[in-house]
Amino acid sequence: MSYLEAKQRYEQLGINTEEVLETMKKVNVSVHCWQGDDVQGFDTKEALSGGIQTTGNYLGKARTPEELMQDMDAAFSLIPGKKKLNLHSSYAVFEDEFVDRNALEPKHFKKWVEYAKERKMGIDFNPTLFSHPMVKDNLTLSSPDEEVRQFWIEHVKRCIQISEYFANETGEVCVMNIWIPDGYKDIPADRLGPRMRFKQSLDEILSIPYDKSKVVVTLESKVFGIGLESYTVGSAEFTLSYSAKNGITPLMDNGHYHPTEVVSDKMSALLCFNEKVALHVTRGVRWDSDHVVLFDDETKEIMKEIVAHDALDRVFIATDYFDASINRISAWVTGVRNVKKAVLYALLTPHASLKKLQDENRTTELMLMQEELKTMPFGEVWEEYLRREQVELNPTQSILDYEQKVLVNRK
Ligand code: RNT
Ligand code: ZN
Repeated sequence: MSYLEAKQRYEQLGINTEEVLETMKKVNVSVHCWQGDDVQGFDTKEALSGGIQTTGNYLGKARTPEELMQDMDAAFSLIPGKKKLNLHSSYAVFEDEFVDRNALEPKHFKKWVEYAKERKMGIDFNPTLFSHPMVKDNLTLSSPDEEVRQFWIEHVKRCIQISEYFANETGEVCVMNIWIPDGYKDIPADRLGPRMRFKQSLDEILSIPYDKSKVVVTLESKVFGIGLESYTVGSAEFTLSYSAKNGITPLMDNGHYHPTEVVSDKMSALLCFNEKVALHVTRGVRWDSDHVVLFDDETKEIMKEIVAHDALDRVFIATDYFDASINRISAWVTGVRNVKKAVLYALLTPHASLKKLQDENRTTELMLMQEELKTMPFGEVWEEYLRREQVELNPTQSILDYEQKVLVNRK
C-alpha cells in the first residue's frame, strides 16, 4: 500500500493525514543526554548513586563532552522532527578550573549552548542531586545536616540561573526538573521530618527571582529506589501537593509508580488541575529499570491521552532511560523515534468518534472500532513522515556503521 492509499483510508475515518503531518512538525521531544554515558557526567568519577542503575557494558560509551556531542549528533540525524537537548548539571564542561556543584555558573555550559544554537535547539536542565560526596546518608535537600541541605539548595538555585541563561540564549523555554533520590532502605522512625525539610528547601530555592515565562520548574516524584525501598521523601502525594500549592509543574516519570499504576491514566487527572504537565518517558521492566522506550501499549496510551485532550502544547515530553547493554546511539534512536511514533499514532485516531461512542454508552461499537483501528495502515504514514523529515526509514545500517567507524575505537 502507498501513502496515498493510506491517506484515503484515514480520510474515511475523517482524519486528514496532511494536517496530521503538519502537526507533527511542532511536536518537540526533549532528548536526555545521559543515555550516552550511562549517567556518568563530566564533573565527578563517583559511581552512579541515588537508587538508579545502568546495567550492561556495551562498547563505545562517550567519555568526553566532544564524544557525547558527536554521539548525540549521530542519534539526532536518525530521529525525525523537533528535538530539544536535555542536560544534567553534571555535564558541565570545565575549561579552566573545576568548580563544585554549589558554584556552577552559566559559563560552564557555554559549550552546550553553542552546540544547541548551531542545531537550533532549546535546552532543558536538571540539577544533579546524586553521584556526589555531599549526598549524605542518601539524603540531599531533606538532610538533617544543615551544611548538606544548604549545599544542595545553593546548587539548585544556581541551576535556575543557568536555566534562565539557556532560555535567553536559545529563545526557547527551559524546563528545569528537580528530582531528589532521598529516602530510606528500611522503615523510618520519622517520615514527616525529611518531607518538612524538603518542603523548606524547595521554598528557599524558589524564593529567588527568576523569569517564569522562560524557566518552568518541574518536580518529579518517585515511589522507591534501589537501596531506598521503604521510603521516598519526594513521593507522588508530596510532589503533587507541593506543585499545586506553589505554582510549579508536576513531572511524572512512568517508571516511578507501582507496576500496576499507569501514567496514561494519571495524565487526565493532572490536566484537570495543571496548565502544564511534564513527562519522563521510560520503560520499567518489573521495576524502574529504565529500559529503552518501545512502541508498546502504554507508550501509545500516554500519547493518546495527550492528543485526545488536545494537550500537545500543555505537556513537556522528555525521554529518561539508560541502557548500557546495547549500542547507546540505537537506544536513543529507538526510544525517541518510538515516542514520536506514538504521537503520530495518536494523531491518526478518530478521538471525537470514539468519545461519542463512549458518551452514548455504545460500548460494543467502541470496542469494535478500537480494535479495527489497530490494523489501519499506520506504517505508511510513519514512513511518509520520515521521508519528509529526510530521515532514514530503517536506521540499523547507519547505527552499525557508526559503531564500526567511531565507537569501536574507544578503548
Ligand atoms: C530517577 C529519575 C531521574 C533520573 C535523571 C537522571 O529515577 O527518573 O529523572 O533518571 O534525572
Ligand atoms: Zn525521571
